[in-house]
Amino acid sequence: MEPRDWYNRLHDAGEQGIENADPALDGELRAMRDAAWPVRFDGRRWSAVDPRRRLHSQEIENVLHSSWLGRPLLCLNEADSTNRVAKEKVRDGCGPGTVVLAEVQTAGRGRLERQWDSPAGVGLWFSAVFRPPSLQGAPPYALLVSVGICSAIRKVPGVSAVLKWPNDVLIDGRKACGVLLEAAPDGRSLVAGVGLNVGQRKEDFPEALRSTAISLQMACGRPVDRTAVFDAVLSGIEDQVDRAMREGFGPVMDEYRTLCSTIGAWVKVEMTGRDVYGRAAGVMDNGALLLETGGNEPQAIVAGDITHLRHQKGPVG
Ligand code: BT5
Repeated sequence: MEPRDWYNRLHDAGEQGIENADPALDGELRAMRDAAWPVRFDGRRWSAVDPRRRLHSQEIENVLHSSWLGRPLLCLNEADSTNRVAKEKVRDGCGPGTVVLAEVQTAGRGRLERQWDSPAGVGLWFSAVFRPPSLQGAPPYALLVSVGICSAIRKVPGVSAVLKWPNDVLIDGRKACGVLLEAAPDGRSLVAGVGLNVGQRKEDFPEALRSTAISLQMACGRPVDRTAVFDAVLSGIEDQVDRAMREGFGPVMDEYRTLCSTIGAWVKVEMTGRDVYGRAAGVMDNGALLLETGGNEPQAIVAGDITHLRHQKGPVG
């Protein structure tokens, strides 16, 4: 039977689930759980779980593989913005590795105070506290977090995620995840806020986002377990931070460049007051985008919003 058939069978079996699965079936169900199907084993029986049911801190802690990220984990029913709560926790003395996760955000934010749609039951809205050795080298942290997320979700079958500069995760050209990096009030910590769409159907997004946003469920055409994805994403981010601490940002940025769909694309960069068109030639180790605009030297863009263009446009060539 296919995973989908097993899932339907578990679903139909309700709370009874499947007891005493033979080793072959047990192996198949474990593989499904590893691929983030919403299935659980309680030591005796396998059952399907509702992918929209509330996230539980104990359940998450039972499966968490990370060694320092998400320790401690603060799992809230509701927050205005997990970035705001995390910054407050830093002010109250919480250490690096602390993660604040909320089932729903009432005032989720993107960059430049834009809104982030964060309803209950369908997403992972969380903020992680980091304390880099120095804030001087901090800018690539948002890129590092996006590499960790992108590589983690690419392991879910059917999810062909890529990065869009600076730190969006796209699937099929649509945004699945955004990262908001902010300095914390202690002057030495960073708060990285992550919004990852997991369980939305197209009609769950507000009208304005329907053609630009996507969820993991939409990408792979089946329910996805938020707890499993959260575990994978935290480990993915932790791996990248550990690697950067051991080897510097170089190797992480090499991985960034292999995942980044912006490199080689024709783009429009929205700068304050004017738009610049060009071809994205690369991303530097400090996170800046190199843009060929027709002049002699490529221009290094440190921050900005970009649009991938289908065709060359503007002043180049
Ligand atoms: C981002 O900003 O992409 C960063 C988003 C960070 C959200 C997390 S959630 C946890 C933490 N707490 C917070 O308050 N924030 C962080 P930006 O690049 O500015 O993109 C914002 C734009 O993305 C909006 O203007 C919308 O067009 C679009 N958008 C809003 N909600 C979306 C969603 N759920 N999925 C896809 N696109 C969305």
